[in-house]
Amino acid sequence: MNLEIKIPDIAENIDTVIIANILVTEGNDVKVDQSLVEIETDKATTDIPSPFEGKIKEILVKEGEKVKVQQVIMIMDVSETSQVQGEELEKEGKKVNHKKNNQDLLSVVHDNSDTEISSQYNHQGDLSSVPASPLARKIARENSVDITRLQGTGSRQRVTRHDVESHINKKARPVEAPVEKSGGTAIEGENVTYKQMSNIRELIAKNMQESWQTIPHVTQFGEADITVIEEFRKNNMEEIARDGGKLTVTALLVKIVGFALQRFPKFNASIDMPGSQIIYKNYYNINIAVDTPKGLLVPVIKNVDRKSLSEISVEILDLSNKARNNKISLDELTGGCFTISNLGGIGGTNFTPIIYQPQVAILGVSRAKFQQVFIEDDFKKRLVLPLSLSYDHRLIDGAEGAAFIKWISNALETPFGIMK
Ligand code: CAO
Repeated sequence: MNLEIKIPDIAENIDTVIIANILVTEGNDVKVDQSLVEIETDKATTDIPSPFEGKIKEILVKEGEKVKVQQVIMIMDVSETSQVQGEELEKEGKKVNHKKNNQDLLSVVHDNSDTEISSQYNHQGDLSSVPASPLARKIARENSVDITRLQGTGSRQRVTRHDVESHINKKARPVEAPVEKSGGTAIEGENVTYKQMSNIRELIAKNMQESWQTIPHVTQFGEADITVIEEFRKNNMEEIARDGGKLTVTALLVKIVGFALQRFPKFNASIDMPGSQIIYKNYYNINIAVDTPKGLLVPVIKNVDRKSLSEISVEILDLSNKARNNKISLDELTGGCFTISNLGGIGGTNFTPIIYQPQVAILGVSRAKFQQVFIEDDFKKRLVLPLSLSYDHRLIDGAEGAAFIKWISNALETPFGIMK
């Protein structure tokens, strides 16, 4: 029996992926969960594992090729080596949910019929089962948009009018004319080297440019005296290490920012410009910017308000290791509400971070330094941490930005009040 391997809907806002590496060749026998291809999106690099044991009959894509979700990438023959599984599929009436592999990334289609064997991402048929506002349904109907294919950004993943309109606008966007190289062409004889951008670099570049062009950024600088909390950090490092984590400035900040987002809900929101709405999120997921050999990745610590400092420390270590070793999943990179970017481990004084869309703010952290601080008529040696908060000025006013960073500084200086 021949089965088609397709790229399914993977995550919010992803309609194209890049085939980074093809890990099998035609004629290969593969086992269940063996990686078939490595795909790249602007958010992650991840493997697609095989749902069955079988033989690769045909590979329909090339390395470096951009493919759409739902595009068929391989044909697999499972008749010889996976007879039992094949029979089960026949018995199932040709429509089953494939939940075998760790990320449910695959969608598989019976090639001799028009019936589908689909992954959980491949929603079909019953539109009423998809949570959506009546207006979103109406606009979708009028524009022949399949609402089941959209990723809702409303509460509980409800599809909003804005989701439908952005989908329509995206589809209607004209093909862009080729743009002249922004660096210009080299003057004859000039000593330069052209190097093709990696796919991930190209996607990071596009995201950064879009964020910078769409969001009116303001960066508010601040600082916090972390002498006391640094002592607390050092005193508790061993205990957290026993739990498998590393108690760092980043972990402390994730905990504190979790409290700040509850106190300042606007910083935990997104903007729906076409719908003139502010989308307040009632969950607290924080992205951490991680420097990896492939470039910047931003995994998410989910529900920080419900996690202990120890759990957060373990998770940061785990996710940053996974990001650096190409092991991060898309789920671990999506759903964030606010980002923290700590460059303090590397160096530098201050920087102005770019907001990670559709979020509205990002906290930049630079290297803490000992300084002479004038306290009670005397200079004292204190450890001072520089902070920089970039926020979306469409939603957040200057006074609110200043109040937010001030609250974080206070919490770092006297943390025990808020953590009680
Ligand atoms: N000031 C002073 N020292 C700092 C510090 C700061 N702000 N932040 C970290 N450090 C120290 C840590 O204490 C640690 O010291 P020891 O090795 O002596 O314990 C060292 O620097 C390394 O820290 P770390 O990297 O292990 O841990 P972390 O939690 O502080 O950072 C992570 C984790 C993932 C944020 C970091 O490794 C990283 O990738 N940073 C880069 C982020 C980035 O690229 N941002 C730019 C995005 S564009 O906006």
